[in-house]
Amino acid sequence: QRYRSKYLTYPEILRFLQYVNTSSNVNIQVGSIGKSFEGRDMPFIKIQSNDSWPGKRTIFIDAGVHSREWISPAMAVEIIHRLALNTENDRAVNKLLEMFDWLIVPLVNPDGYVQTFSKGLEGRMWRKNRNKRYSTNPLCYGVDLNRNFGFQWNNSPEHGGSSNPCSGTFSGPRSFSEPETLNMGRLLLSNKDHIAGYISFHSFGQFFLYPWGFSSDVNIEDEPDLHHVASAFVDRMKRKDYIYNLGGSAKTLYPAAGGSDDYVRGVVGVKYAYTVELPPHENSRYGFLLPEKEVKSVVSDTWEGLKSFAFRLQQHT
Ligand code: 0X9
Ligand code: ZN
Repeated sequence: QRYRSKYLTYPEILRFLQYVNTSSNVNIQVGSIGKSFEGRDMPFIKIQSNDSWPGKRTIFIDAGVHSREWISPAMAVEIIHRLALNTENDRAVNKLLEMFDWLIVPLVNPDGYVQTFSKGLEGRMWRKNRNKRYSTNPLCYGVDLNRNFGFQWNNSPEHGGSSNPCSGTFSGPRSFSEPETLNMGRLLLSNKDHIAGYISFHSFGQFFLYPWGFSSDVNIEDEPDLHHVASAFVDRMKRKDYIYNLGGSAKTLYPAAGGSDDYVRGVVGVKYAYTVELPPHENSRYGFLLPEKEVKSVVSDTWEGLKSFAFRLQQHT
């Protein structure tokens, strides 16, 4: 309970995962997918029904790619709590675990996240990782991890990344230059044959986005299918008074190459790959600074949308 209504620190997230590991009635595997630039573990959790089997289809979820988007790891914590502990006695949970294994990386950018809990200019609003190799100026540390994945990296006239280390969207010297993206890429590839759906949680704006992000000139195959599965979430959220914008990433938001969603679709080969921009709404004055008192309602409302998404995905894969 205490884990779900506030923004957790990095150590609190690790403690939460250990707690889940020892208290869950279902099959749990907790571990690290590797180390961040500063040497922190990047935790993962796999949640499976007790009668699961190797190679069962998986929903892969990640969060916390951009460190200032605090509602994103909070959403991952909610999902883990719901699936592994089910303290609300949600009758859908058994079905969700029957349908899919769930592989969740709740904090892709632990170094940046720790940074956002520090004071000063480069504190709360830090977005990138904390790589110090590309600049000696602390204001210019870090690579935008969502510009660093290896698909169409830096490869369009409007790729939405920067080659300037001081930029918030610095894409790095080459794709997968960063330990965090490399660890994610490896994990994704090693699960490639059974990932049925992928969602990367970000904030803010209330967008449900599918590829391609790298260019607005390239249409995606199967767009109607991607749209249809996502609309299960969007329609459900509308009934809860959250208006989401659904569409191709580059056209609906802006072009940006090197994102995790494009990599999952383009290289890992997962058809249903998405990025979700959680609340607040794009017109909200809060932006990334969603007040802590909103956390509980936002994540539990969004859980309803995620359930609808999973059931719809099951019908279409
Ligand atoms: O710019 C981003 O990386 C994401 N928006 S955010 O405000 N959270 O930074 C959108 C990424 C969408 N996906 C791709 N462009 N591939
Ligand atoms: Zn983001």
